[in-house]
Amino acid sequence: MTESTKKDASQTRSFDALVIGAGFSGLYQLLCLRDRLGLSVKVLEAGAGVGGTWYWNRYPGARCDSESHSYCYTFSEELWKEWEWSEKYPGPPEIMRYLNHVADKFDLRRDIRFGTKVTAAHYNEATNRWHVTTDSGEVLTARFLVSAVGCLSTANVPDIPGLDTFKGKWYHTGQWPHEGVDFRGTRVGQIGTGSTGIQSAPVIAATAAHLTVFQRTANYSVPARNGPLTPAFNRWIHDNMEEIRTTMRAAVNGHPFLLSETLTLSIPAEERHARYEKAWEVGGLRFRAVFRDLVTSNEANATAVTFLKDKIRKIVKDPATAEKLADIDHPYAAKRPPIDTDYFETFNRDNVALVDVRADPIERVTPTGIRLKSGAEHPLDIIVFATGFDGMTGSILKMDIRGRGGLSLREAWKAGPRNYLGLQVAGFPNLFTVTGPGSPSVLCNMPVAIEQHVEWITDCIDYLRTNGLTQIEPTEEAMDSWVQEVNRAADATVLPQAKHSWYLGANIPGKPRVFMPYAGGMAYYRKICADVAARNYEGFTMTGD
Ligand code: NA7
Repeated sequence: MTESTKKDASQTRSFDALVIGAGFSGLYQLLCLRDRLGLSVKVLEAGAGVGGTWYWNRYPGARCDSESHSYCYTFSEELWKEWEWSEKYPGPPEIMRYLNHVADKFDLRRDIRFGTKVTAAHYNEATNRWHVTTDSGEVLTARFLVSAVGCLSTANVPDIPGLDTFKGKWYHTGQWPHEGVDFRGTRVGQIGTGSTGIQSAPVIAATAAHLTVFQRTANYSVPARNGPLTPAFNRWIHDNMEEIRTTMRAAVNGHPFLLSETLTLSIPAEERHARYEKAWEVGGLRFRAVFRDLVTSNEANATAVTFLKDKIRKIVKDPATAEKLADIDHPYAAKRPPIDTDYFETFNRDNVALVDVRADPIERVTPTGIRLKSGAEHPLDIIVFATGFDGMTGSILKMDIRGRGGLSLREAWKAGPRNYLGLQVAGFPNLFTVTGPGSPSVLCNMPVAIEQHVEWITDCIDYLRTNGLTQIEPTEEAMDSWVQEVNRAADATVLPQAKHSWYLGANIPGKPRVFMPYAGGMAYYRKICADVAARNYEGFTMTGD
């Protein structure tokens, strides 16, 4: 044995299960596997603390777009009752306080290794174990491997020539400095007008000397109507956990409200308009639930498009700017529908300008700012990239994951992700993905999707142990039929019509264009998963040692 292999052997640690990531998913997966099944578990987390996506996304204006009382765990009534949210839409500090509270309450931290990035995970067929390598070179092994790396955690910084020559400072919203950024007196350029850019622009504009928003694809937005929660509302939340949870589980998107039963075109135009107005006043993602068929019928959707574009034209005073903002090329909610606080109003400020970079693309970053193809120069001190993420697959594929016969996941997914129920991939036994591609995840209120996945994975591992089985993976046929189901569900909606959507991987050059999340609805998906389990994990192959 050489010195180096001796060192490797001495560093090897073995567990029943390894979990990658300590966000909402990883924390609950640890609790379930360790405290409910009694397994030895270690969570490996790149950040210095718990929180996952929220640990990194601390950009100005960052807020959750699910209502706070639904953006939390429901597995513990005690936890539910002792926690009190302060606002309708919590920001990162409050969500971080919540997740730290969860970690402390359930004594999770002792089984989390912080500051540890997983670089590779290789399946060893002889031992039926996963060998997981970290960035320090350490190797840990486990029978089960759960990827809880999140859907929106690999920042997409576009490859714009000249960025390395920029003399000012630049930041990506998803990797925001924890100490914050002082915009006072600075000229800021923000690239991107997705959910993030729509949240950050008003907050940056409030302190910067000047803000230029570089817009490639115009976007809808509905006012969030954020505000403090009243003591009476908080009491109602505490007293009605069961009712709220039942609603979230019955809802298509896992939110604490149901879709209206009314079909958009079944009522007269004035009544429809009045309903839209009311929904606009209520604000948030409830707007999308105002009619039953908004995301399944183009004709229905067109009425929301007209209403929302009219709102932009009414709010934004400069007609040319209003036209650019309202020049939206996709159906409403075909991209994740942003909710905002004063986004369109921000363009009425004297210190804010909108630049249409679809008409005049960014050519390069210069030492002093951004130059467009036309030659127009925008002098800047700070550039904010609100340019999104390599969504759904970015963080999984960053790791060198290899299954049976050394098959790499990157290779297996080179034409797009293929798996069964968004949970497992053939050739990668005992590897589970929480909220992976092919699951409702990003189309759903995340904690609701996460709890379902984690509980399903936990029950599955428990089933294996109870039945003397040690290995599970889906069949190729089950994967094929799931891929077909994911496509069928997407095609039944307007969602694939947004050509520049990260749901399709269209924001990452070279990424295969495949609609990744499962659009069949969380409630329906939950039933499918439960039925599969009830039929002794139909579609999976299971073996013992
Ligand atoms: P998104 O929704 O992917 O938005 C990214 C924005 O950045 C979008 O407007 C993009 O325009 C724009 N973008 C990306 N690359 C470029 C380049 N090279 N030039 C100009 N503009 C660019 O990310 P978010 O962070 O806002 O939101 C992600 C999710 O987080 C969101 O859906 C919620 O679930 C929470 P494009 O549309 O590609 O033309």
